[in-house]
Amino acid sequence: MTQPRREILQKLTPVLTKRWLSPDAWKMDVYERLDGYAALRKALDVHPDDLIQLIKDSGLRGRGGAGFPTGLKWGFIPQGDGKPHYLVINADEGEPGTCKDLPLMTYDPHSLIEGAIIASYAIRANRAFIYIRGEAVHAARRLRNAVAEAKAKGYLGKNILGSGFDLELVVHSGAGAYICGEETALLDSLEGFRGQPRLRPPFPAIAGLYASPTVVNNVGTIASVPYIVLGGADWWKSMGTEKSSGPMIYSLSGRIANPGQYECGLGITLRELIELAGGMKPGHNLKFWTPGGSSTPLLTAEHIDTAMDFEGVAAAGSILGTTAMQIFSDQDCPVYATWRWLEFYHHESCGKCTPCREGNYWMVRTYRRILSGEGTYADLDTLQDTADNIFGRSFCGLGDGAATPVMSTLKFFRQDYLDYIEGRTAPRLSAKALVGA
Ligand code: L3W
Ligand code: SF4
Repeated sequence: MTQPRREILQKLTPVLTKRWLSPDAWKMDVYERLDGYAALRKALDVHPDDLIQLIKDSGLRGRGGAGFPTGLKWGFIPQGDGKPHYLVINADEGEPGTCKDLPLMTYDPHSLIEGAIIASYAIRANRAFIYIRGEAVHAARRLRNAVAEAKAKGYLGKNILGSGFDLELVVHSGAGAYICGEETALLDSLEGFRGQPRLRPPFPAIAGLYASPTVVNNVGTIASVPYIVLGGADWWKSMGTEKSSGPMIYSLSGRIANPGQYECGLGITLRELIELAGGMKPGHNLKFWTPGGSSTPLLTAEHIDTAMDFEGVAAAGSILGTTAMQIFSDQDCPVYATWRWLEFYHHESCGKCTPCREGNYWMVRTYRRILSGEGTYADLDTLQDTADNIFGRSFCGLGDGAATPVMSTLKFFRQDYLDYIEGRTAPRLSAKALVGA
């Protein structure tokens, strides 16, 4: 492992991660000693509209993948409409490679709860939900304990800190379906229905949970709020770039010396992040990588100097997504990796629309054929055609996400496919993979 240079180490900006290494930071007394709930006290003295303006001024953009401006979303909630308003926190982190929300909720659950109270106060919601993925049992337990602690301290419940503001916060565990990370499927699931995406518009801000105005925000987005309230919009904007402000938690996995979470200002490059992570694993050279999970177009070694902000990644032809950077080397096969992802998407497809339900089924079959040494040149055309007919024609983002690695690897690594078809690469799957395919 190579030691990062001093100037690279200075790129680390621990804000949301700053308490992660403090012993017992998930407990109320430790959290309070480390500035906890100071932002809430400050926020409750501010008019809700001014809080929304503060978040707008900070330039905070959603940390769940799409990067939608948070203050703008909060501002969409109609006021004086007589309907209840809801805050729903999307903690269903399921995008392959993504691991930023789970450690945050495990090591610093109160920061999310504090952000949830401030955000609910700003949008005038008296009920908030954290929808956490079913498998995250430990993090859910931590969150529930933290909610109980916050209630006991008067930070949740009736008349919070004497402000007259009431909030109930419910931690709801999903049942482990990837599609429930899509905001409208999440809302259906929360209402007790099978989780399937709804048609948008109307967006949740107008008709969300129980058809009422609802803000759906990612864990990282809401956990950023207390820091902005305490530090101010200018301080937040001093990190990141002009259009992508603030720090971001990048999760690095794969062929690097030190996988994990690295919090840096938006705009850091992949080259710098790899150096922070101690370099590539010995004997491995970068071949391809995902900027934001497997649903975002793959990039290659040529893109190592891509600035990891919304605009920089878009300029390189991809999407910042969840900043889940899976790093693959010259010892990894892009065809095999794509097959593994597709098996996942095929399994997780909710079946509502034909392109995704049928297309993924056919693509999985085709990959199994190629990887068993039975592929033909026509299979490559079939894959391209199927992916083209899924992308942009599916009901929700899962379809686009599934087609994306297929399209990227056909574009950048066609030779790797031909090597299977022409017999230069030994089959990775046995003929058994074709049975029932
Ligand atoms: C009111 C309008 N609200 C948009 C809201 C909308 C949503 C947000 C972003 O997909 C991305 C996807 C994946 N009035 C509005 C409006 N909104 N127009 O803004 O909306 P949208 O449609 O741009 O994106 P999305 O449907 O939320 C999310 C990418 O994330 N992704 C992430 C996957 C997985 C995770 C995870 O595991 N944590 O996030 C990966 O790349 O590709 O582009 O709230 O309501 N006119
Ligand atoms: Fe369901 Fe896939 Fe269609 Fe989304 S794209 S609605 S997951 S079938």
